[in-house]
Amino acid sequence: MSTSSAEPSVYAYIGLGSNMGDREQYLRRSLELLAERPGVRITRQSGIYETEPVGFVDQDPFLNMSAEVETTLPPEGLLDAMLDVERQLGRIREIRWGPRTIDLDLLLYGQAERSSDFLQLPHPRMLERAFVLVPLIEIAAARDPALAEWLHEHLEKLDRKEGVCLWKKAQ
Ligand code: PH2
Ligand code: MG
Ligand code: MG
Repeated sequence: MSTSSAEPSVYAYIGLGSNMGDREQYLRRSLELLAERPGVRITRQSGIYETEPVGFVDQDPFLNMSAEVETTLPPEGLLDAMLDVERQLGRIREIRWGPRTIDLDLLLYGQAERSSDFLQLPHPRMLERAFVLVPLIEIAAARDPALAEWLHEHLEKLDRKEGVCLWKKAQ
């Protein structure tokens, strides 16, 4: 626990994805590294789902999951910490939507809304992607049933479900 009880904290949701190397290890290690940052505590993790690549389709299948974070960092600070972790794990940005060792996307930060070049909240494409919604609903349901219900309505509207298939149950 590295959040101080004196500072107000917010619950944020992160989408994680990997389709290179030891995919599960990249997911797990990224959460360990994020939890080492001051002001960040991982409070819930979804199961891990195997999913077909979306966007740039000629690449290996992904493992995707979602995590809930309790944080005293502002949204931009949390995103900075996430980008640092991506770099620590050797992420190189080559093809947009292409193969990656680890991708950490900030999906929701409390009720915050942002629309800068650096950060958009809620994440602009989260409602269109089953690989984001399925793991997110799994963990959001426990904290905020109304949020989970809203996410579920969007999931049901999607034609493509991206072959999202539970690969490992939440621990
Ligand atoms: N991430 C992308 C592009 N396509 N497809 C799947 N299945 N999972 C991802 O995490 C993913 C993707 C860009 O971030
Ligand atoms: Mg992404
Ligand atoms: Mg990303």
